[in-house]
Amino acid sequence: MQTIFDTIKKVAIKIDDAIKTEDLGYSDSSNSSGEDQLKLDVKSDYIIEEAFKDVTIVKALVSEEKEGVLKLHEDGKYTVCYDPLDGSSLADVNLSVGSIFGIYEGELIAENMLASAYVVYGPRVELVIATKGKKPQHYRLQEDLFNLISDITLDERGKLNAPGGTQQNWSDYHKSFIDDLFKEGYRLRYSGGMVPDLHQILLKGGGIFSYPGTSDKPHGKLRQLFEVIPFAFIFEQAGGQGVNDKGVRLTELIPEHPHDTSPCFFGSNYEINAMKNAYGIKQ
Ligand code: AHM
Ligand code: MG
Repeated sequence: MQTIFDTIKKVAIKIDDAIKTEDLGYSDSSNSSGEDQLKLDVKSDYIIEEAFKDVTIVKALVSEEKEGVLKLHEDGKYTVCYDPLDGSSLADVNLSVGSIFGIYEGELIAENMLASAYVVYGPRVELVIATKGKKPQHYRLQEDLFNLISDITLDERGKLNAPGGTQQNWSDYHKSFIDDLFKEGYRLRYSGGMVPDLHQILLKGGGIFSYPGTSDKPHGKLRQLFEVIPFAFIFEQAGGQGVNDKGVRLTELIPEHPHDTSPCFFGSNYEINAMKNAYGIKQ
């Protein structure tokens, strides 16, 4: 497993360099979700694929930017599911973006996730790694080395509210839930990149990030295998929660297809319990 984390560190440095130096325009292809791919999406995906080709414990790769499963090493134990450059359309306006990784053993279902990690490319490059039974660990890139800064622990309640999805298409109960949080004094913190938005909530002690089912996207936008489940794993290890709109833990999801999406809510306990009340979920 350490080899996988070391590979993530290596690719993070290369992707950071690509973000800083390469063409930010669109490629002429689209991904499995029908979204136009930026040249940077394709390049980041390539960097990750090339790096994991040498890691024999990796059986297969599943990427947001590829249609199916890419088989690598027959005798490998783990499948790495990843979003090579989440929020990539924010790079041209110089906002933070990220890479997300979920490491699974066996069938690609949430309960088989053994570890997850994400990288934030911002004013600094930071990495968070979570493994079972331990607090997530927060690293910062300093002179080509990722140095450990601290463990991450969420407070029972935070102050930040990051509400995703097109507001016009929210349900009435979701709208009231978000309004009620603002009435309680929560402050809006939403960049449009889930990696920096969730990173902020994790490091500032808590709050809530939501990407609900909406009238135009009833199953939400964010993909289970390489966005939703990896972050739910990190939030739970940090002492918070990640649930869907039925209150089911996202770490129990069973995707039917690699690109399946799910409504998702990540936060500290107070806000997630408030969401369950607002959605009429028994606790
Ligand atoms: P991407 O993987 O195509 O970049 O999409 C994921 C991003 C998330 O980072 C963010 O939370 C969400 O899309 C915002 O989407 P939208 O602005 O379409 O609501
Ligand atoms: Mg993404």
